Amino acid sequence: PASNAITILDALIIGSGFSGIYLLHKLRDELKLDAKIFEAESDIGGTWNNNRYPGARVDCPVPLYAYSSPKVWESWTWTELYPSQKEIKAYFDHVDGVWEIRKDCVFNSRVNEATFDECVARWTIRTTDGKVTMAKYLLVAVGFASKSYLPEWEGLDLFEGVVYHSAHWPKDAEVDVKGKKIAVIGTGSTGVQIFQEWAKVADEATIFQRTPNLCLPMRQEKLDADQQVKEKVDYVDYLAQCATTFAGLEYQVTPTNTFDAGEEEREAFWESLYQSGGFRFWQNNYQDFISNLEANQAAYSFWARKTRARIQDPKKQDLLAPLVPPHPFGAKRPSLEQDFYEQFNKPNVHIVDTESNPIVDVTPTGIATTDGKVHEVDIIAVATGFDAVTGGLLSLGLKDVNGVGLDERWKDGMSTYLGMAVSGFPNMFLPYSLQAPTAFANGPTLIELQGDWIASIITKMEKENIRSVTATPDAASAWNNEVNTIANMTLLPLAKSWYMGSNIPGKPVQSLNYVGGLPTYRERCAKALDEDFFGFAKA
Ligand code: NA7
Repeated sequence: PASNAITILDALIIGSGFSGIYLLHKLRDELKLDAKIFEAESDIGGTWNNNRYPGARVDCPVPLYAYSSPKVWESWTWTELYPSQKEIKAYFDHVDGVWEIRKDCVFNSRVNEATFDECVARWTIRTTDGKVTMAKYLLVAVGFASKSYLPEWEGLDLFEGVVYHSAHWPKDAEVDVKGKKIAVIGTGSTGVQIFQEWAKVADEATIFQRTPNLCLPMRQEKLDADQQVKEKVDYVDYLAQCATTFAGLEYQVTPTNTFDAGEEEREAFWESLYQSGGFRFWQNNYQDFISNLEANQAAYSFWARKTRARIQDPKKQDLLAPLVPPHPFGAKRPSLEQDFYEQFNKPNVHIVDTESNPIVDVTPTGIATTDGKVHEVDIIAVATGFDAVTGGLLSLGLKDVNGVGLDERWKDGMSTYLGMAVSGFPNMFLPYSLQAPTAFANGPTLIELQGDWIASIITKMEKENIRSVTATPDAASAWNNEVNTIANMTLLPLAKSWYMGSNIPGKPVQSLNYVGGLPTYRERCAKALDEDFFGFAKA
């Protein structure tokens, strides 16, 4: 075809991470639609293709952190309970082998404008290479971590050593830190993971911490292939059962309150959660843990005691696990660690407190802080996170039916219906995005719930010859209220974090997640299907 020819599709999916791949499989293989993925990068995997920094791994366990389709899991085994980025990347190759994903992906294809023409009820999508595509359905599957965040520090480009942002780690870059002085800036899950690796090898290792991360023990396990093969007999039931829980994990929030239990019972319970590892201390804790400050602080004190006991230097104890909570536990995402805290017991491992002495800029030889010091280093990993959840979505040039950009529409606050539809944007669906349980659920569980729902709504539209559906402003406003009301019942607004958009200067502060849990969310989504497109206007 001529280079200016318009490609016509039924459905265009943006992004080839967990959600984009699932949607391609559903829409193409089950609904028999002509569907394609546009992927800005050169391969599938989304977050797991982009985040290849040292130590990168998932902190939800397998086989939950995977597709539930037997066709995919019956021919795959994992080597670790919490697999590394490399293993997850290999898993995507396997998924491609089963579902033939790559053949319908257009790589290095970055969307920069999409408009909906009501006369023909089609989206027109433009990419930076000048190509034009028309599609009835637009599925924006860019995940919550596709736009990185780098604070405005001067001098990064003049740094004479090696410096990478965690989200832009060069492919196959083996950074050898042996004999080097390294710095990691940031203590989110990324910073913790990089530091945990590098502090074992580097000559001198320094973490630049503004806020301590209330890390929980991962309790990593090696997995045996034969054992997994035996366990697969129960996978269908096991995965279905986990999908009914609040977060799509193996356990539920404990349905009693903290102070209903006596001190001894409480301590024993917390000890068991802490010892079992993973997110249990966060997601399996007493039900008032995330809503009652006093209960939360009691749990925090337990955590601080456990953590401080692992750190020898009292000054480091006070920075990494202070006696006074820096924020309510779980109101900011805790990370999983293996031996992060033990690293600080070595004389060559240091912390710089950037809360007291913020970073001013980067010099050719190191990192300058407001106390006048320049911390001389050879290698810097910048782990300052993302303009999470909405950053990627807002960089696509999406326009509503009146030609108004989504960024303009949302400049004072964001609003969706069910976290999947936006009023004024017909036939556009957003899996794994804002105002859904995104950060509070096992990713693949939510992605399958939403992917199935999107496939059902499209099936219904096709069957009933409906040209377009748009979320009504009333439905969006009601959903917005529900999202915010639930978030305000929790301690979430008390922490400065990407959950609330407050990690990015100038970003509207509001809950970016629906924190009502998967079961209620599933009910709300079902209502829209069961009650004749409840919340949508049809055309
Ligand atoms: P996060 O969790 O947003 O962490 C970013 C870190 O960078 C965090 O510790 C920030 O400190 C720190 N940061 C950001 N800006 C600055 C400045 N200006 N000075 C000093 N420190 C700064 O990102 P991650 O990549 O670790 O993880 C993102 C999610 O991906 C994670 O939650 C998982 O769900 C997967 P702060 O805490 O704001 O004080």
